[in-house]
Amino acid sequence: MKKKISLIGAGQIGGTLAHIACIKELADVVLFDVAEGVAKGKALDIAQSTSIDGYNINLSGTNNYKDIKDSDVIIVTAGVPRKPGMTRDDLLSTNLKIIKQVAEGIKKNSPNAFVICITNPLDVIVMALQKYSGLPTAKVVGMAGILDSSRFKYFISKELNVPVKNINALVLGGHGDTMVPLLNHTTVNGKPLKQLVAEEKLNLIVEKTRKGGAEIIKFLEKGSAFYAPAASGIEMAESYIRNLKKTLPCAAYLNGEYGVKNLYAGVPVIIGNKGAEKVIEIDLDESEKKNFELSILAVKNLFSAAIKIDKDLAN
Ligand code: A3D
Repeated sequence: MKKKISLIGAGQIGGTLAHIACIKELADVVLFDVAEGVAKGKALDIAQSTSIDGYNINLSGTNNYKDIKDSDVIIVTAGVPRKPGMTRDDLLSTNLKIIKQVAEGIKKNSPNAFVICITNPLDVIVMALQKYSGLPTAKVVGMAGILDSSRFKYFISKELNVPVKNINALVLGGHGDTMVPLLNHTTVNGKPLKQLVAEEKLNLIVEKTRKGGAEIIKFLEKGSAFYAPAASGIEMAESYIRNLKKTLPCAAYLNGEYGVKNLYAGVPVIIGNKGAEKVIEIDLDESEKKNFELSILAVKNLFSAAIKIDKDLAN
């Protein structure tokens, strides 16, 4: 049986997700957007590339939630992106309202799907999506850690002139300025990163990783990053659909792991055909632990702000 991916939001990331899903022949794709023409136009454009590339994928565009019925995976990018000078947190009230509508559409039409949220501010929006939809926490996750880790690896590879594939690195915590690149768990060709790069340079790489999204927004002037975010979302979708059981850094629901309860934050998670199957706890050293706690505090504070905006979230 062919799988089905529905993409809620057919903007920059949504369109790119559809294209990569098609190239990987991952599933049939439904693009949903309130701007119906955008969803229909992008679906048609990508569909017209399938005969050139020989992909056996059906694509359609819609603004009717009934069309996402029985999706295996739903990836949510509905919302507004940052403009130059904005933080992710500035998007909270606008995107919270949008996510409430999206959650209702998912709950009503495809409650068994594995849902990946990309809309910012990520950790709070994914938590809101889970609460509003009432889907099991294992079936609702957020994409951020794969992207942040990929940016971190890219900057290390440029500094040391080594292929990104030879770098093993993780970024945990919330997807914001307090994200935590794990310096003591990073290796290059098996060697600890700290033995290869001086502390001052390392601090710059951490800062560049944290500001990786903002740097792109400044260049683009309109909109934010979309190629790498889409590639990251697809890696999660593929691990679920093909039951690859990859351990991926994702925003997952924490129920005591890492000493955190009832909150979403970036941690390594096994993604298989049951969804977020297991949170992997790695030993953090003192400084990593301190930074992780700071990051968790930032997520908690923003979630409190979200509750003030919509009291329903408190339940
Ligand atoms: P954009 O190209 O503006 O696409 C968003 C789409 O959402 C637009 O086509 C809108 O029409 C659509 N939309 C708005 N309201 C609704 C609604 N109620 N229902 C359905 N669709 C709606 O943005 P984008 O694709 O560049 O970014 C999408 C989101 O991802 C933004 O919130 C970004 O901040 C976020 N983002 C997250 C990351 C992470 O790593 C977590 C990275 C990059 C962007």
